[in-house]
Amino acid sequence: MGLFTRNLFLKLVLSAAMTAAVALPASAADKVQLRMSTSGSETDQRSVALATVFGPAVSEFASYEPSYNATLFAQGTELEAMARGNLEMAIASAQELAQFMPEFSIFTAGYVHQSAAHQVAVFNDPLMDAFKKAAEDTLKIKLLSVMYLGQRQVNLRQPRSELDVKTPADLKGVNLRMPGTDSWQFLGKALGASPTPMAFSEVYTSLSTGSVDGQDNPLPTVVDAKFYEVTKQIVLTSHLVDLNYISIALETWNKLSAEQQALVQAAADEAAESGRQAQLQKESELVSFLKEQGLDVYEPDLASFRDQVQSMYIDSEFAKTWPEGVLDKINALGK
Ligand code: KDO
Repeated sequence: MGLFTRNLFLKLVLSAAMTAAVALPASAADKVQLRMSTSGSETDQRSVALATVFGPAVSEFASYEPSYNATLFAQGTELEAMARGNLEMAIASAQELAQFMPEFSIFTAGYVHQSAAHQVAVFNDPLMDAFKKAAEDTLKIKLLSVMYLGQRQVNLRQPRSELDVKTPADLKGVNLRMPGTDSWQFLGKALGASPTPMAFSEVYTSLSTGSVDGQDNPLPTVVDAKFYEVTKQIVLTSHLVDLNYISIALETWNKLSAEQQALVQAAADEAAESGRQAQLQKESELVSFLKEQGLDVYEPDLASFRDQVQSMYIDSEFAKTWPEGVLDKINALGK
């Protein structure tokens, strides 16, 4: 081999080796597709956290593809879509999970979770292992991390001057929209109201036309979904410190390498924490914002709501599905 040819050959071999050595990001076609469907909006803090924290953190090997406002799958159908292989990720609710695994209703019961930090402590406690395993065995989904949706409050069309809510008795006959699953309807009844099942996407119109008297959601949602434009009061019942679980289809999870799984888990935890801090910050600011918008915002007789809601759950069919001792462990983590 002539000197010239030999040098050229060595250069070609060297450049090929260097190219191979640089782990080039997978091309879009090679990336793992992570479609996520939520009935939440693009500006909801959970959506923002997933898009700005989770997506970029896994972008070397995965393509995070969110769909908002239930445009890909209707609210409450995400878990089945994942089971059918048509969706890789969701921010699942305990209420939806409880439709398939009744024991999850313990996380839907009013006044059980006491704070965002309590939710994290519970999710990371060994008590959660059986719940996570049930989700994997029953629905073939992995619960990655717990997201803070916020403290749910009662939000009504009528001003306080027309309907002053002190105790659950004051909500008697109020047509309160609740999400569609059984555990949500039960929570509406436990509050003293007459619950109406309705998808999140229909709530604004129903409030504006008066086909419902009110709805319940955390303050960040009341503002993000602009429910304050069509309601006149917020009763700070804080009846459910609500959550969602960042979930991934087990089939997708199992395709990932151990390193990629660790990156996905870390990215989910980081996104959950980012969203949690954003929601908490908003909750600290929005009472004054909503009062500036002309809404009455006030605390009812909280003890009367807590007593009624807790006693209704303890005596309910839901409580019979709760694994022995778990409620005590949850309460102990909240002290
Ligand atoms: C709602 O429909 O009121 C609800 O808050 C229920 C939650 O479980 C969750 O589905 C949420 O909507 C959506 O993420 C929209 O914020």
